[in-house]
Amino acid sequence: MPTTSTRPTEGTDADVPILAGAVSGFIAAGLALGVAELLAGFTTSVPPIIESVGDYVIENGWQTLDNWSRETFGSGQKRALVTGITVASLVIGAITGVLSRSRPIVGPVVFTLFAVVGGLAATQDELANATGGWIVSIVAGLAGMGALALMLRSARHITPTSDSTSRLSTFVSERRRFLTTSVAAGFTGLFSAMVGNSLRQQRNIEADRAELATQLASTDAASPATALAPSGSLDDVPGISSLVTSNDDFYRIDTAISPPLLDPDTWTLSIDGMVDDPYELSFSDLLDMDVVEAPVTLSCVSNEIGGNLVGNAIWRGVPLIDVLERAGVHDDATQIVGRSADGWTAGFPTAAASDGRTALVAFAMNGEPLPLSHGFPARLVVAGLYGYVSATKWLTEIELTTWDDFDGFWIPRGWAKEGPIKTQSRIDVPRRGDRITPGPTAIAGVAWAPTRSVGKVEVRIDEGSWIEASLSDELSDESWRQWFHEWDATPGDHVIQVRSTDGEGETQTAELADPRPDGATGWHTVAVRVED
Ligand SMILES: Nc1nc2c(c(=O)[nH]1)N[C@H]1C(S)=C(S)[C@@H](COP(=O)(O)O)O[C@H]1N2
Ligand SMILES: [Mo]
Repeated sequence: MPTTSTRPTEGTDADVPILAGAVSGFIAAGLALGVAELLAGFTTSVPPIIESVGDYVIENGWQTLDNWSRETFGSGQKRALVTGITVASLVIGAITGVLSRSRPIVGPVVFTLFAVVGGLAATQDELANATGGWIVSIVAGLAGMGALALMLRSARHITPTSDSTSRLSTFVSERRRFLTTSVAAGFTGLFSAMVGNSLRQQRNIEADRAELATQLASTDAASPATALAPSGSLDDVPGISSLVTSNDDFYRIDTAISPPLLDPDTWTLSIDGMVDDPYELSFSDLLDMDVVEAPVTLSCVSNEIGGNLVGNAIWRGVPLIDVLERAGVHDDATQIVGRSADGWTAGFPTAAASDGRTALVAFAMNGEPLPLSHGFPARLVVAGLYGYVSATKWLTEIELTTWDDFDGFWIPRGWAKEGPIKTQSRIDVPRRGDRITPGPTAIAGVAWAPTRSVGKVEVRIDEGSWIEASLSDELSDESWRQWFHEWDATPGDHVIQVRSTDGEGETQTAELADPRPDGATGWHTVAVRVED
């Protein structure tokens, strides 16, 4: 750095202005807490230091404070205590920073104490792993100590000692240095705390999910669909998509950077807009309603021909119509809008809730509580509509409005307002580039036309005549079907194509269309080479 030459002779921490000292200590303490939170976020056995300290305060004798705070803060007691301890730590940090200017030993002493208090608190916490607690506390204490030393050092020259221009420029660059160091340390602390916190919250929600899973398993609401799934499938064909897509394999599409973390105990769903009696449902209210289960194929409008943004799951939930009827929907309400905890929206015609198709406020997928990434604790599933107009995940509000009064998230972004799923078929095997030897070869895949059912799937080789493929059982007219054709492969280059015809006799069009604005069309085509 060229500024070295203009930097004044080494100062000491005693030259640090009092405010800069306080800021340094404040940020260093924040960084220590943030690091502790981050490290605790990565393990199940180490709660964040502050919580251990809080638990210690609550449990061990500090009865006066405990009783006082219990009365003052009620059930928010622990949160208030955690906030209090955080604020106290930051204030102690600031004082430490100020004192460190004249007595350099204060910083190390205070941060060592910080580590000791954290470690001891973890030792007292029956749920915590003591060794882990000590390691986290010590690392956090060291981080705070180091950050304080660094920031004080960077603040040594921020007071101009003479008014010469070189002094002034030094002053400016030194101030910048202090600023940069503080901001960097501050953000590291904040970011660590946020990441740690969200990791922990995610674990809490996963714990809620696990609890719900046992509950679902025991209530075992009539689940004929689950029992139906494996029989009559073509799951044995190597490489074919399974008749029911597992939760892990189910495609995920959303605008969320990370899934909203919703606690089912506090989650509510409000039904409002053009209704007689707007109301709110809690999660347990929802579970108490009449529950149904149905296999429904969901597809993303962005799915390319042959793409894998489509899946078939068995959804369990409460019929949307039941949820709506309790509110009394106005006759002139023509659109149902689902709103997600993260603000995302999708809207579809009110008729879809009552025309006989499956339309659910769903809370389980293939017998499990919805995975976080698929909308836990509840989402909409409407058969026959692309996800972008219907399948709101992390559902928190259902609003009744008119068709013209509201556009869902993707509509102003160039996608069609109506989103019926188009009839499609896909070749799963063979894949482009697969090594194929002459002789009997499985050509297989899936076809879907939800709500219209799949009537027929045909395959052709090298633009020959169409051959009807054999089909798996039909789980429902809203579910995809697997198809299979045994091909006697001959050496050379070949082109395989598939098309399906829905239950109403309509064959999918060959005409190629892009996904935008209302879904891709065309026949999936795979080129293969057969060689000895
Ligand atoms: N909250 C929310 N819900 C959403 C979306 C979203 O971005 N946010 N995307 C939708 C789209 S475009 C699709 S295709 C489906 C996908 O559902 P999945 O991720 O469970 O497969 O969710 C829909 N629900
Ligand atoms: Mo989508």
